[in-house]
Amino acid sequence: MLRALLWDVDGTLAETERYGHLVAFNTAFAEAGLPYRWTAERYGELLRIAGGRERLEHDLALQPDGPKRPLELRHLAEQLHRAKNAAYERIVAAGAIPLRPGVIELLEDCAAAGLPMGIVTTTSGVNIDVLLRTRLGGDWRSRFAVVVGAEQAPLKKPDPQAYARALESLDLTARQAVAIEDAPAGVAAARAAGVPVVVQHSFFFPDIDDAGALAAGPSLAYGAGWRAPTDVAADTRISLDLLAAWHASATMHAGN
Ligand code: XBP
Repeated sequence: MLRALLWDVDGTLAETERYGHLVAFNTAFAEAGLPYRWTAERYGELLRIAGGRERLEHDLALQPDGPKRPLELRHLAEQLHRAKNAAYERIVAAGAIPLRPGVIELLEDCAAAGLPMGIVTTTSGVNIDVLLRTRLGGDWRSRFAVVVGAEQAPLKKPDPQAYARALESLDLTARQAVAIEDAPAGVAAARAAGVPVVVQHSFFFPDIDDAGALAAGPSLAYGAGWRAPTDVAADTRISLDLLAAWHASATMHAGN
């Protein structure tokens, strides 16, 4: 039986990478008087590196005029990451980034059914907080039984640590939960932890290899384009009932 729904944040709850983090990284470069700017295309490649500070460090190390000494590189990445997070907070708090279609309905399905939910992300706590506070209100934490971010799970996805922490805190086995993810690293993290994963494609990851996923499709708002263990009508949203049916079919075939 499905006992918990575990949500990734960036790209899954909202298109934060395209309209929040990318814009904020470029703001941080400009504020620091640096000439670097990331295009959407380049940022799509850089998303291979989980973690905003790690992403900065990776790219700064490739810049011909970037810092050469490891400590300098680390300090500049930390400074830019702080500025990026401040810029991200301003963008999100101003209301520029809505939840993706179908998300609020699924959150409400879970609340109505009393199904525990978790946040499982490699993003910093401040970024989780500003998004969910802005979209769900100041008491957003009360909706989630567990919140795991960068501070709780320093080993970033694709490492399964964030999922392992969430399951431990919920006192569940991996197969009692379902994860919703959009990026290859997130899918790999959930799968490495043994959690069945539903892939919702996103701006930067419109067509990832989702062969091992429980189901995959373009949007929680409608059934068109989904590959899933049960038929989904094109105009039906992805509800908790559907997720529970998919989960039941997968665990039945796995002999659980
Ligand atoms: C998203 C990330 C994060 C964000 C930026 O991971 O990799 O690094 O891009 O956030 P997930 P920070 O898919 O697990 O949400 O700057 O806070 O790292």
